[in-house]
Amino acid sequence: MKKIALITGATSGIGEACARKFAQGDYDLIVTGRNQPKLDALKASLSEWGADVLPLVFDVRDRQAAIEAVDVLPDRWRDVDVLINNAGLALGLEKEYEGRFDDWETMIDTNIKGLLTMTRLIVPHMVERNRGHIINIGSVAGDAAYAGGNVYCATKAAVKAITDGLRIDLVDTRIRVTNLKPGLVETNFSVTRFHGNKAQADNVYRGIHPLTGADIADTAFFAASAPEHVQIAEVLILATHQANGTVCSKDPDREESLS
Ligand code: NDP
Ligand code: 8X3
Repeated sequence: MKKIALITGATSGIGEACARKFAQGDYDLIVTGRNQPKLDALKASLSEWGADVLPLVFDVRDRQAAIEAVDVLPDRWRDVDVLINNAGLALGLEKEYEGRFDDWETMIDTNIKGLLTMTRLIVPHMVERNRGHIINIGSVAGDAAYAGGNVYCATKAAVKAITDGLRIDLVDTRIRVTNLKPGLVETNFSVTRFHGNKAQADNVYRGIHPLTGADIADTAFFAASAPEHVQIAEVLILATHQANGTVCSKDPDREESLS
């Protein structure tokens, strides 16, 4: 029987790359997201690696929908080996005293409460089997606030505390808990942050040779594939020309030099 990975926010970026990596790595997959056609297309493309794929359509902010989706999981899909809590977003870069209330709520409800909901629903089954791995997608943004990052950074600092707390709660089990903290990854992330402004989003990654979703997926798979006695507790993954959440070296001629 193949192992099962459940990935939230699998319709784009890091989540989609994780789906591809784990499918190639001989996992069957539960892929969740809000966009049914994208999940269906992902399922079709993952069949190339022989992965059995179950798409689940729900918004992680909708706790009742998440409960119902997990409640009706067919028996064959109940034993999740790897939970990747990836669904998340940043909205805006306004100063805290000028921020939009709606944006704050969306980030907190998705990045913190959505992640907690999925953890609460899936981890009890892991505890019953004394087996499993939770990989939370945190961020370098959780290490220290940057200008305009205020609430987003706070949500990723919360992911760190929640991940560390879960690791403590599971210390007498064989279940492993990982916080993956990427730096600049070129995905749809900045397009979402800037409310669809693609030019503004592209500018974030210009001259830095950013990470890709596949780079993060490789690390997630590495953590999941480590020998059972090895727990990769936390990984900070930065682009070579990024030193931390605020210090980057940008050179317009660089893109080609590193590719
Ligand atoms: P993308 O925007 O490409 O992907 C985000 C994914 O999360 C999408 O599939 C999106 O679905 C999903 N999602 C967002 N909100 C919800 C929701 N309420 N319910 C279900 N799914 C939702 O960005 P990334 O791949 O970059 O982001 C993935 C994670 O990585 C996030 O947690 C982000 O904070 C984190 N991260 C990203 C970094 C980066 O530089 N890109 C760096 C560090 C961390 P939909 O298409 O429906 O919106
Ligand atoms: C995403 C990385 O630096 O844009 O968490 O916040 S950053």
